[in-house]
Amino acid sequence: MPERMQRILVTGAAGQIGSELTAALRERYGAQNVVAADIRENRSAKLMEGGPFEHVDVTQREQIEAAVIEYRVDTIFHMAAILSAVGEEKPQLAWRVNMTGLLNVLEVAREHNLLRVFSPSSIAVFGPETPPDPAPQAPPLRPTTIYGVTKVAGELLGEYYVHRFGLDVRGVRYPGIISSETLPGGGTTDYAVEIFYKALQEGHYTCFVREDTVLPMMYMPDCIKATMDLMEADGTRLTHHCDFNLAGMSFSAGELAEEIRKHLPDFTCEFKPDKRQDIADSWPHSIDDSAAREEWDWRASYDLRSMTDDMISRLSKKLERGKL
Ligand code: AKB
Repeated sequence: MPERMQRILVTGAAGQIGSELTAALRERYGAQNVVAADIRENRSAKLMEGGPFEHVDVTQREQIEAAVIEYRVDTIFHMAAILSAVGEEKPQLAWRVNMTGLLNVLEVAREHNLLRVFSPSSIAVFGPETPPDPAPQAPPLRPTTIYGVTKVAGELLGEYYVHRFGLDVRGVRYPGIISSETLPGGGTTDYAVEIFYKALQEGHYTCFVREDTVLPMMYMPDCIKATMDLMEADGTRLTHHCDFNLAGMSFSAGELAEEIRKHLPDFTCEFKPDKRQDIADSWPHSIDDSAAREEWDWRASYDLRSMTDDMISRLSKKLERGKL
């Protein structure tokens, strides 16, 4: 069995994945042993009251180091990142946050002999030349977005720290993540979350990709499970480290609208592609995740129907409580 993580720092803890990952880690490892860190002001009461919180800007290495020392952290889940759509608006910022931030995390982890680091990657590592159905584990990686470029470089940097310094760095290529707790921000796959909120609140959604756009997606419970399973996996079974393909489900934007209509028959959706369509068109439709299945027994649980049922049920309850 791998050595157990004891004290954990989560960067980007107020974000879409970070907020639910922090809650799940606090549940498993004890609230006081999981430090939430973020630069954002819009933090939920649950995040702030559920355990320790530190203001950390990942581009400032000393802020990461101070949290690691103060809480005797042995593991970092480094979730802070600029995503694809905002990255195209602000490429220099994307490089600074995604690359300087990751280098700072890896350096602090190396210098303080941390046990393990989680460094997420994304389907954005793939580009228009990748076979799209499914994207293999190891095709040539030639992304056309700055976000994708930082994710390819991040995977390689993580692997370098594994082989050069013996640091245990692990990561998966997340597909678009669908969730009901915290809205995503600045990604191309955000439409697959926004559509649920708008369907319930307004009965109508204007989708920013074409109806026939198919992308790989995953429901949050599977995302959290994958993240924790990989970090708890027996390292001696891993031949990959920072670049595991991860598949959940694949559907077109039109199919998603249709599935929602089964619950909300009056829901209408129009499709007005904007600049994000080009990003979506450069990504694959589905993912071959056999390496993750073989090396740490990964299996997704949710498909389009079960995810939609659960999203509608959770968001309807939030709407009733006036919390949507
Ligand atoms: C994005 O759309 O930028 C992200 C991702 C797929 O990494 N959700």
